Amino acid sequence: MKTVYTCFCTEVIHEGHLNLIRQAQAYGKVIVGALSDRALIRYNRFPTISQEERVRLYRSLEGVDSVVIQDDMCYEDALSLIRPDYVIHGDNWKTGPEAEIRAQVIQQLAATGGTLVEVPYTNSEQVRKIDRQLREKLAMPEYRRRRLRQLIGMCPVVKALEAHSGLTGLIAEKTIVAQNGRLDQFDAMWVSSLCDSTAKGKPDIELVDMSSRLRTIDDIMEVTTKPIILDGDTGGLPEHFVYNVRTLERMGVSAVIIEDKKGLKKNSLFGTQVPQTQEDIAAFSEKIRTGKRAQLTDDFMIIARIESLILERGMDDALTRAAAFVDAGADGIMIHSRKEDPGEILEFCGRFRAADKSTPLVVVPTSFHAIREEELAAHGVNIVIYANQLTRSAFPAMQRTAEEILRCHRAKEADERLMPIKEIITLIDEL
Ligand code: SPV
Ligand code: MG
Repeated sequence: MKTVYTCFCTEVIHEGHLNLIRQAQAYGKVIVGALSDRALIRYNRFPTISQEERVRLYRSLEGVDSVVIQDDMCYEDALSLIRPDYVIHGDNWKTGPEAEIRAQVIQQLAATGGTLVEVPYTNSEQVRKIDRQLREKLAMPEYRRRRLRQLIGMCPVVKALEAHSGLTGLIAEKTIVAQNGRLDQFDAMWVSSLCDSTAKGKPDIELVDMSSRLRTIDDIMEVTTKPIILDGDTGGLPEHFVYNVRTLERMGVSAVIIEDKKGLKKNSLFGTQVPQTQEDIAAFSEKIRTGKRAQLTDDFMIIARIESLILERGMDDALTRAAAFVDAGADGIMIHSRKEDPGEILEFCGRFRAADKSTPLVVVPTSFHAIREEELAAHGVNIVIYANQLTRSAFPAMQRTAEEILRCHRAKEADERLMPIKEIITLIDEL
């Protein structure tokens, strides 16, 4: 008997899936690939039920002969192993990022004598509603909040992109790159104090108050589902920090990172060019302890950011602080540097990991931007934050457009390199 292979990434079965199975049965014995958790998160289908539950769900469907785990969005390994006579898929993958995967499937089937069968995608009101519901579930605070810890457990490295508005949030949420038969995307968002302040035309000195920062977070949350890491600056007074921890937790923010500075905070990339004072270890440890006591869920993370390398206080000081802050209850350590050479970051990670195998490590490779994520991960880094690149790309582009309109006394010249309105509105979801 011939075999037919199809791959599912859903956790709710709707008429579209049932139709696909019915059609597949006409070709032979139906094998369903259940996309693994690891593979699902590379395609923004973050699971809210376990891999085992999904397998059980698919197995229970009439017409399904067997279920296997497919551990990659790319079908290569699954097809090599199963060597099906047919692969069946909805025709919706002909365009968009999945087209790359489709092309790879066609190529592989050609080599093994298999055939691709494509059925019209079921685009009914019910299917659209289920898709929307699945997405909305992920936007709920309880799901979003815990997603960062889940990702740290699942990914070799969690990649966060800066967001400071609904629009930049959408870019972090939706940007997908297909490359070598694989899809990639960001895992989380970083609400940077620098970019949030810059978007408001203000300096990064804790001038933009928490109410305004929360408003930015809410704008982002309204249109996205990915977890949010807040740049909490110094965390402010401990007496205020406890209230903010509660608020962030309730909203569904996954983590706040607070830095060990006191007095007037300036941006770290100024380093020692401006006066900045590091908080002493005992006082900062107490702030962490106070924050952890206020926290109500096990999901939320308070991450301590160490500024010793920024302020040239030395590696030993950075390591002493890291150990003390973990002792005080910090759920992670962020180590920052403004050197182009990643040497001091890698030395810190190596020495920190020698003593502490499990506390998550966070880095922000703005100055040391040449190092790749996998090398950082090999040194024990868990979260890489791209902290300001969206703002730094948008600002000069907007400035250039403004200058061009002034120079030409019309918009035609600038318009030629602008995104068409039609395209920009496709970014925005309509209910
Ligand atoms: C931010 O993005 O606001 C940060 C990172 O705190 S840095 O600008 O490098 O200090
Ligand atoms: Mg900041």
